[in-house]
Amino acid sequence: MGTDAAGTTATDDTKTHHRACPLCEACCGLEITTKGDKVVRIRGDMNDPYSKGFICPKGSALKQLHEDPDRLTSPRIRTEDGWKEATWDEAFEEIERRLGPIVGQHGRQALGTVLGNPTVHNLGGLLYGRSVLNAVGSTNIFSASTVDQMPKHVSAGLMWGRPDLFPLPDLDRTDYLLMLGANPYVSNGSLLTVPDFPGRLEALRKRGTFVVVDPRRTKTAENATEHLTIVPGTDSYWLMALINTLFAEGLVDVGRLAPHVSGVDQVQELTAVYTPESVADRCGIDAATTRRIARELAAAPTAAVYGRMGTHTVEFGTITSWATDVLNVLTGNLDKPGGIMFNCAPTQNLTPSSPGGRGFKLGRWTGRASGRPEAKGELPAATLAEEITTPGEGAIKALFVLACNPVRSFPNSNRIDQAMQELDLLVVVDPYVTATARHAHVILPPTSALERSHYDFGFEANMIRSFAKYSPAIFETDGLSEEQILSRLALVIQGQPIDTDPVVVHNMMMGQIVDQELSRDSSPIHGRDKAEIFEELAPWEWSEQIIDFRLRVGQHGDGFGANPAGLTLRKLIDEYPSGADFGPLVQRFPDAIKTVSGTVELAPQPIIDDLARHTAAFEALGQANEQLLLIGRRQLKTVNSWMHNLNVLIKGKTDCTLQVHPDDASRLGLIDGRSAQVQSRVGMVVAPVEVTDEVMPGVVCLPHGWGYDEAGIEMYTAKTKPGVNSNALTDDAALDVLSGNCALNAIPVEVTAS
Ligand SMILES: Nc1nc2c(c(=O)[nH]1)N[C@H]1C(S)=C(S)[C@@H](COP(=O)(O)OP(=O)(O)OC[C@H]3O[C@@H](n4cnc5c(=O)[nH]c(N)nc54)[C@H](O)[C@@H]3O)O[C@H]1N2
Ligand SMILES: Nc1nc2c(c(=O)[nH]1)N[C@H]1C(S)=C(S)[C@@H](COP(=O)(O)OP(=O)(O)OC[C@H]3O[C@@H](n4cnc5c(=O)[nH]c(N)nc54)[C@H](O)[C@@H]3O)O[C@H]1N2
Ligand code: SF4
Ligand SMILES: [Mo]
Repeated sequence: MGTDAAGTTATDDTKTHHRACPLCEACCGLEITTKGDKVVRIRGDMNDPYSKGFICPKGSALKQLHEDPDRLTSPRIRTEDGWKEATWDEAFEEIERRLGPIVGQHGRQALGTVLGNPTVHNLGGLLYGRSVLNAVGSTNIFSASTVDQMPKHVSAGLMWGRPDLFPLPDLDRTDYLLMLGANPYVSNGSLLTVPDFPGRLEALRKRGTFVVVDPRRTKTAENATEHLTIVPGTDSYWLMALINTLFAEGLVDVGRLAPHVSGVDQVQELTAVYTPESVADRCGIDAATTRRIARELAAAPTAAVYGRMGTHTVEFGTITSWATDVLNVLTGNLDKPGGIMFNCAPTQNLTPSSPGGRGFKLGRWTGRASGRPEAKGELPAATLAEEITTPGEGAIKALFVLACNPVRSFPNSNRIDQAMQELDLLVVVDPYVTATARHAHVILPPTSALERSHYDFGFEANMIRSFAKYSPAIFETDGLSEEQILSRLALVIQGQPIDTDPVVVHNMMMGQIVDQELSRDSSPIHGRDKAEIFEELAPWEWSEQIIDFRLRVGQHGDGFGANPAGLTLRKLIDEYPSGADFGPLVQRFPDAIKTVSGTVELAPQPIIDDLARHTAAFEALGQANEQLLLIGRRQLKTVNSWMHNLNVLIKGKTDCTLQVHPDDASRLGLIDGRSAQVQSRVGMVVAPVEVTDEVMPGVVCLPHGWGYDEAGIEMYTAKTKPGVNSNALTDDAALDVLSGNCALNAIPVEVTAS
């Protein structure tokens, strides 16, 4: 028995490896046993100080994912006679061949990039996707962020000047959690990386209170202290009524941060019309309950209000996100242990600073087709199709899709499906021939998750502990890793010769990262010789070099000699194979506030402007909702538009059903197990009906990501239970104007028996 690199213990050819699961934001520690080139067992890593052995059914399915025969291992090229398996050189040559004339004729603005959710879960995508964006060089940048959390970026940007500084409920220490539009018993958390979210909620319920606001009685709602159903799309009104109550009852107490908060009086005016009585019928929550919740929030020693998907993917996503954090501020819970806090990850080393900065700007440019403003450098995903199909200068002719399946994940996806077929070049980086990839001219499949190393740069800032963990690759491969694919792709897009060594892309990026750090006054390596730093990084290559560098200049790092006992990648691997925990969240305000005023802005102008639209919608809504509203439903055993191809996960009862409340079912003549036709403004699907009082009356619920029956999709296990694509129904015209985020919930639909 011996120990080799990465804390891997070995008996003959049986080895135990420790790594983080890359499938969702929880980043659970896994213990993976292999024998030769086979995975023997995957279980939760009891020694991981953050996840403590927690695992969900997807984590152990990494074995089946790795072994899936439908997963591509070599590139595909479209020819006149159909698909051809190609070498990597052939694939990049084909991209070069098609791209040249497009750039020659239309310029770089005719190129576009789409980044999908798994980009954040794989280090290659996260670090080297940027080089593809830079090479493309157009403003046609789209990502899953505008079908997801862009409202949170925008409200954080407007309120504290930091669009990437997400407010985190201090889950392990809070006394009171008000959670809206999130279902962590299934999703395991979002914009909040907390492995074993359910276990932590159970602990909270024992010591305090946890209230769930959701139109559906989810597993999370079932386990809560209290569940309030709410009419989809109306959370903003209800949150405003809570704020209104705090003012009306003299319960506002900003606390420690009071000198650093502006706009309190304006908020009082802005919320004046939203009394608990005025919102009651529209939201479906009576005034007495609203007042009680406001009082409970104010009275709790510590409290946190947390809203996610269900509150962000609606037409007033940014206002909802803003109102959530206004409540956190007005109850004195912002940046307070047990309230809402911000992380300081091990790879960070904060520059001492005083509050104030450049702030956050929206709409620096607009989309060409319908003039939608950018947010955080991105155009709305909902405008992808129109940016391809609207003729004229700047129309997208070549699209690079990295780890994304817009034909299933973006709203009005049938329109995107059509638009994809108009492209002169579609390059998809994906391990599967998905609904999107089937339209590609070239598919570039990355290596499997077990064949690459990992570090969660994408989620460390969302953790409620300061935590470092390195995951070594488990298997060797002759496939191309994502970092190599994206670097080669960047070079081809730049117009570099096909045989250029992709390491130049890495070296250039590394040079910039090091330069930036050397010039930072408070850096432990400030003023040092660059060559000397590179020499110390020489044992590592590619992503590992970046990880080592960031750990060493980070707050616990060895500072390249300044603090010899400090952290390095080598030390993390040798001494902390299951991860290193550096403690709970710490207070970061007021220093971290980077608005122009240097204060937390409770009434930023763009929000005030959008509140006019909000009030108009509130009045138009009238006293009650007549129309059936469609909401989504995440499922434990699948991830968005993939993972349906693994029999271990989809076997048993098919869950792609339209949930309908018994009252609505009898009114509409719908029968459990039979089909219903669901019609929205943009599309129609036929789905099996599940009559259940899990959903509130007036609401129907369909999961997303399904729909494998169409020709060309090569996921043959998924095809045995194809399900229907809910994004045939979601409306690309229903947008949160401020953030460009689409509405995926509260979609008006008509349902008839079929
Ligand atoms: N109706 C409705 N639509 C939704 C949602 C909803 O709740 N309701 N949720 C939205 C949300 S929150 C999100 S984030 C988006 C997600 O939507 P997408 O961004 O499309 O992400 P996924 O469907 O998770 O995966 C996209 C593709 O990545 C591929 N992939 C997996 N691992 C890797 C990898 O390591 N490298 C590469 N290159 N590819 C990989 C998968 O095979 C899959 O085809 O969907 C959104 N769409
Ligand atoms: N198993 C699994 N885990 C996942 C994913 C997955 O696909 N599968 N996807 C990952 C991704 S990309 C993300 S972004 C996260 C998302 O994780 P969460 O934010 O927890 O999102 P959901 O599970 O979609 O839960 C959203 C909840 O909002 C409710 N809802 C819908 N409309 C409204 C509304 O108007 N108001 C209120 N208050 N509630 C509403 C829905 O009923 C649902 O229960 O999950 C991640 N984890
Ligand atoms: S909860 Fe998420 S990170 Fe944890 S094992 Fe499941 S899929 Fe992996
Ligand atoms: Mo997401």
